Amino acid sequence: MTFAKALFAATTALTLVASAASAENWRAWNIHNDGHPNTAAMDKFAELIDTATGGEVTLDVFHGGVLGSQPDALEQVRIGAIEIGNFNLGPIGPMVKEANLVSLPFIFKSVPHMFRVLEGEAGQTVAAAMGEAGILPLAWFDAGARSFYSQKPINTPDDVAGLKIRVMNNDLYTSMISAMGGNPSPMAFSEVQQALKTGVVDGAENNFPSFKNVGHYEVTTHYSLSEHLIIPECICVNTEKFNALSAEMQEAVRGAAQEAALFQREQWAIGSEQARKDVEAAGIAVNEIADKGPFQAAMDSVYADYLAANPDMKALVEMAQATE
Ligand code: GTR
Repeated sequence: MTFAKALFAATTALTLVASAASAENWRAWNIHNDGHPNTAAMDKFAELIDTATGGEVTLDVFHGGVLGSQPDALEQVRIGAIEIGNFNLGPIGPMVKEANLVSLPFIFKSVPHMFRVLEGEAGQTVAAAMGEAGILPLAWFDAGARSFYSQKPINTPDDVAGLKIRVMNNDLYTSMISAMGGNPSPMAFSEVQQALKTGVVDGAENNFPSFKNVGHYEVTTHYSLSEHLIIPECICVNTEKFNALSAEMQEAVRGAAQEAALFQREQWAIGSEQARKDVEAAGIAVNEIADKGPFQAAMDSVYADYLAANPDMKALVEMAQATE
């Protein structure tokens, strides 16, 4: 072997060792099962990230919440025990105050309005605070609007009064239910079907795909379109792991997440319409709420108490409300 060839062989071997050492295999958390739009999107993300990074960053996606409940998984991503997840911003509120912007009932006029807020200055503030806390958002998913379901139609806040309603883990949601005279019951997503079935709770609230995919429609009779919360979701990564990548790899990972999010939004549009048709075909009565005004009015005390306790959130709330 000539010297040049030997040098070439040695350099190639070193490059291989170096790239093997820097290759990252990340674990990704997803709460949903097959048939949910986000499951398809997270699988797509795994493909995209592999291609975009030339195999430097690969993902093992764990579906069905097998890596833990959402609050537990968030904590694991925060400390880097799991690298990445598809999270709902609702349960992030207790960890990152700014993320609670999206958990104020009726803060957004529509899903497109929610995306306009996220893409503007308010969204940048929320994203920066999440990144500081260790949970860096790379892209936003559509999660539609959340509405109530139970064994009776709900048309006014008075219909919620006296009902025990499951909510996600966030004080804003317990205040929201209490303000309607209901009894909030924070509970892990995995426990809700059984709780509805056995009457531990009288109702819950979610979007159509989740209502369908984990069988909540099998144990309730009415879905009432209150659309009181429009909460985005994210592909979020542990900040340190992301920052440890080269600039080129960061760009590739972010690009893959954003492409996966565009795919998710398409899948969401199709999947949520289909989920609504499926639950209606299975016998669920879906009712429009002619006047959501009384629900919004009932939230005045929630906003007042929240802003009194968190005066530093006022500017962000006003910025979202002023967004066209
Ligand atoms: C779903 C959401 C999940 C989880 C769940 C819940 O819509 O996609 O991440 O937050 O709701 O109600 O716990």
